[in-house]
Amino acid sequence: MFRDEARIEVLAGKGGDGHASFHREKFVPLGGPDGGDGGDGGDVVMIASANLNSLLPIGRRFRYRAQDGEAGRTKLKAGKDGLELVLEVPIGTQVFDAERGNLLRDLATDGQRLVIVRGGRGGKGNARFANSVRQAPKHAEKGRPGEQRGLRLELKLFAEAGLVGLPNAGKSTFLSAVTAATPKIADYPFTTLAPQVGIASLSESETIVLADLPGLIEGASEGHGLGHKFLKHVERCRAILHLVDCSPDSITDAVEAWRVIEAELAAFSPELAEKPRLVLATKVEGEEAEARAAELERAVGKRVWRVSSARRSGLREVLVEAHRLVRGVPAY
Ligand SMILES: Nc1nc2c(ncn2[C@@H]2O[C@H](COP(=O)(O)OP(=O)(O)OP(=O)(O)O)[C@@H](O)[C@H]2O)c(=O)[nH]1
Ligand SMILES: [Mg+2]
Repeated sequence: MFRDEARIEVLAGKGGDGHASFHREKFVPLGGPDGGDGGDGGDVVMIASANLNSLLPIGRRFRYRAQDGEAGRTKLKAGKDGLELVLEVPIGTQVFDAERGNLLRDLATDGQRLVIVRGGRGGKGNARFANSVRQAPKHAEKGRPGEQRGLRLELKLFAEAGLVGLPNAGKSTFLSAVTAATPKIADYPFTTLAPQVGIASLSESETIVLADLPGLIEGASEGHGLGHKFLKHVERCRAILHLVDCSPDSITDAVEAWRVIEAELAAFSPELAEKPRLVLATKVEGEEAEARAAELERAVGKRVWRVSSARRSGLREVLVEAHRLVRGVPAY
C-alpha cells in the first residue's frame, strides 16, 4: 500500500453586488427603485471518480476558485449565479481540513459529492428595500464573500499491476525507471524483501500504480522463498507484469524462467492463473537478448514486450499497454 497526498486551497465564488437604480421612462419622472439582486457565488464541489487513481493531477495546482456571481442590474434584472467548480478525485480520497486536521469526508463510492466551500450569497438590489415608509431606498446590498478553506487530501493506493518474476529479473530496476520510487537494486537474488509501490505517469491525467514484489522461486506457492507471502498481494492487483530476464548473462533459460513463474501463479490460485498479464523480456540490449526474447515469444504464444530499463527502451509502450489492460479490468 502506498500513500498519496496533496494540499490545495479552495475558494468559493463571491456573491454579486445588488444594484441600486430607479425606474426611468419618458414622462415618468419619479420611477420606483428597480435595482436587481446579485447572483450567488459558485460552490467548490469534490466528486469521487473511478477514472482516477492518483492525486498527482489535482496536486499540480494549489489554488482552486469557483466563479463569482454577477452583479444585479437595472430593471430588476438579477445577476447570474457563478458556476460551481467541480474537482474530481479518485475513489478512496480522504478530505481533511488542513488547519484543524480533522477528517471532513471519506469519498468512498463512485460519484459521491461533497460541497467543500459554499459560494457567497448575492446582495439584494435596492428594489428589495422599498416599503411604504421608504419608497426610494438608495442603497443596495454588497455580495457576500465566498468561503475559503485549506485542504489536505490523502489517498491509500493499492497497486493496479504487480511486477512478478524470478529474482534478478529486473523488477526493481523497471519500477525505478518508470516511477519516482527508489527501490534497492543489486545483482544478487532476493534484493527486494517487501513490496514497494510507485506511480508511473503516462500523461497529465493518466497514471498507473505499480507494485514491485520480491522475486518468486519454484515452490513459492507452497511457501518456498520470500515471494509466496506476496502472491496474496498480487491477487489484489488488476493485472500482472511478468518480467523475464533475457540478457545473455542470465544463467536461467528465459522459457524455463517463464514456465516456473507461470506454474507457481497457477498453483497458488485460479485467480492468479487467470489474471490479465503482459510478458516482458527485460535487459534486451543486443542481438543475443533479442533472440532469447523471440524464443520466449514463441513459447508464450503472444506478444512479448522487449524492454531495457538501463537504456530506457520499450518502457513507454509497455506502460501504455498496461494502462489499457488495467482500465479494461474491473476494480476489486
Ligand atoms: N543491463 C541491464 N541490467 C539490468 C537491467 N535491469 C536490471 N538490471 C540489473 O539486473 C540486476 C537485478 O536487478 P533488480 O532490479 O534488483 O532485480 P529484481 O527483479 O528486483 O530482483 P529481486 O528483488 O532479487 O527479485 C541488477 O544488477 C540490475 O542492475 C537492464 O535493463 N539492463
Ligand atoms: Mg527487486
